[in-house]
Amino acid sequence: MKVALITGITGQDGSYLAELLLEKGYMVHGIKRRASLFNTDRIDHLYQDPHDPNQRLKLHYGDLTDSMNLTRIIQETQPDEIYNLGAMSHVKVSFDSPEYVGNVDGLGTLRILEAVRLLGLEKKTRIYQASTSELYGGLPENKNANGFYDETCPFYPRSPYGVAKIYGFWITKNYREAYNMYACNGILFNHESPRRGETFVTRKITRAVAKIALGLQDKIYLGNLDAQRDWGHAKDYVRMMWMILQADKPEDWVIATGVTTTVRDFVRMAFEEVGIELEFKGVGVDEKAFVVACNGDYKVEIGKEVLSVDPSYFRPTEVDLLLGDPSKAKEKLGWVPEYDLKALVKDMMKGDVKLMKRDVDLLKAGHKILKQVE
Ligand code: NDP
Ligand code: GDR
Repeated sequence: MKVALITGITGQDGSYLAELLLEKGYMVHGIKRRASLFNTDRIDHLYQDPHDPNQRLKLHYGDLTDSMNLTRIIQETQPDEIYNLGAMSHVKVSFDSPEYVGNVDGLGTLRILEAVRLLGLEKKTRIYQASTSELYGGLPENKNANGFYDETCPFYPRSPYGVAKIYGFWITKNYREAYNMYACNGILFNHESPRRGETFVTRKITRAVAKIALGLQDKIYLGNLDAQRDWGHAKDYVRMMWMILQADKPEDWVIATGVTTTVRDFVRMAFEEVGIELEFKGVGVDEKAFVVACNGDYKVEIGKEVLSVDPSYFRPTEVDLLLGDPSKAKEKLGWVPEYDLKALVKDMMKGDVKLMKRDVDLLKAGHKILKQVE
């Protein structure tokens, strides 16, 4: 039985990857942080009784800032594959905790690589590093001749998160070259799902749209509506993480859809899923969106203002546009994504409408709903 170790197993990607590896017959070990409340919501459906001798998912307490803990877990589990997905992954928040992010997202990667090397596992253990399109920083002059970012384009990170992840990228490449280790970077563009963290823009939008449609919230406040992202579905992207570690030789890979969309258009598409049409008026911080038609099951007053810009969500330095070229992964690894943007928005809206309908039922039953507006 192959053995995998996943850091960040409680996150969006970690949960889908654990599902995939269990389906493939792996023994899966995951590192979770100790928290004062349960933090395993995304993997609870996979987790069996820890006393069951046949269980193939085992969780270990740990942290990417703790070398001794990581070394011990790697020694005990002797993994064939390590997926280093653990990170403080919010770009805006990285401006508030830059040192911590450098430690976790940058040095954390080194700790994993060095533990594998010191334990003499460099010929056995393959390592996947969760690199990111944030490395490119969205600089137009750094795109390739066709207007995309690919594996040959230079990096110019625009946040403490991006800068920490660039250390993770290069240290992974360096260990591959210096010690002949099987270590790869997946340069993944944005990927989303119904399990996406609630403060990333797509999930913030789908949650708010579901609430607005059901009368639980009046409007949504967002930052930069002009930002453009190449959004795919996390399920498609974790499949690529696994495929990357099955390739004959270790390389770095861009995973993207090759389509870019503004935040504004993502908002439009999410509202369309509940039959609501919007009109955007004004520019910059004065931009707002109003309901102009309601064609579905949800009745929101025509003319109602449902979106405003709040500059507190602007970033000190912004990545304006990301657009990836996944040709190498498609050609060499045979990757075929199942979801396009419309299918992604549909899946996310379905999940959030279901979730918010539960809130409506709770309200009807006299329970209080906590205010959860980011
Ligand atoms: P999430 O934020 O959903 O999950 C991050 C995971 O890392 C969580 O399990 C979190 O634990 C864990 N974590 C945070 N800090 C530490 C720490 N100090 N020690 C150990 N674990 C820690 O991220 P995603 O699943 O979306 O992303 C997975 C990885 O891919 C991340 O490295 C991210 O930077 C990268 N990435 C993501 C992209 C995307 O669009 N989703 C695109 C490109 C790269 P807890 O649950 O306790 O908070
Ligand atoms: P990003 O994702 O920074 O690309 O990083 P996020 O969804 O946070 O932002 C995308 C774009 O939307 C704009 N935006 C807002 N963003 C948030 N979070 N909240 C808002 O209210 C809002 N309004 C507009 C942002 O300015 C930005 O331009 C994600 C993370 O998953 C990283 O870990 C990963 O590496 C990259 O994707 C690829």
